[in-house]
Amino acid sequence: MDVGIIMGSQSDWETMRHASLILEELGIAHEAKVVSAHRTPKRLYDYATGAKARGLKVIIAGAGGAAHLPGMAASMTSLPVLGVPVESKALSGMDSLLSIVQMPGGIPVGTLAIGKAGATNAALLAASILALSDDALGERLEAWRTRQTDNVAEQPE
Ligand code: RP5
Repeated sequence: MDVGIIMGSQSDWETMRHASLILEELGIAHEAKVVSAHRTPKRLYDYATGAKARGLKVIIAGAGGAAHLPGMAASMTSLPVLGVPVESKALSGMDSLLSIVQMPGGIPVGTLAIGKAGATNAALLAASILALSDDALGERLEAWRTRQTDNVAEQPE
C-alpha cells in the first residue's frame, strides 16, 4: 500500500473519493479510512505512528471545519502529508483551509485547494512524489497529463 487516504468523517468521502479515483486511474495501491482527530484520537495515533512501518509512502488527509487531522497526522510521522480542506457548510471551507494551511514551522502539511480540486491534486501530487522512484508510474503520470491536454478543445462548442 503506497498511499493512505484518511478523512475526518464519512461525510468527507464525497470529496475524498476524487483522490481515490485518480490513484485508481494511475494504478497506485491505496487505502481509504475514516480517522477523526476529535472523535477517534486513538485511531489517528495508531494510524499515523504505524504508517511508515506498514509501508505507506504518502498520506492524504482531508477534513472540514476545525480541520486538525492533517496537522496532527503530520506531527506523528515524517511521511509527506498532503492536506485537503473539505468544503464546510458554515464557512464554505475557509475554516478548513486556514486550519490546515497555517501549520507552525517544523511540521509541514502540503495544503491543496478546497474541495474536489484539492482532492484531485493531492492524488496527482502523491503520484509525482512516488514517481521520483518509480519510472513506470512516471510514464503513466505523463500519459495522464498528455490525455488531459489532448482533451482540451480549441472551440468552446
Ligand atoms: C470534520 O467535521 C469532518 O472532517 C467533516 O468535514 C466535518 C463534519 O463532519 P460530520 O458532522 O459530517 O461527521 O471533523
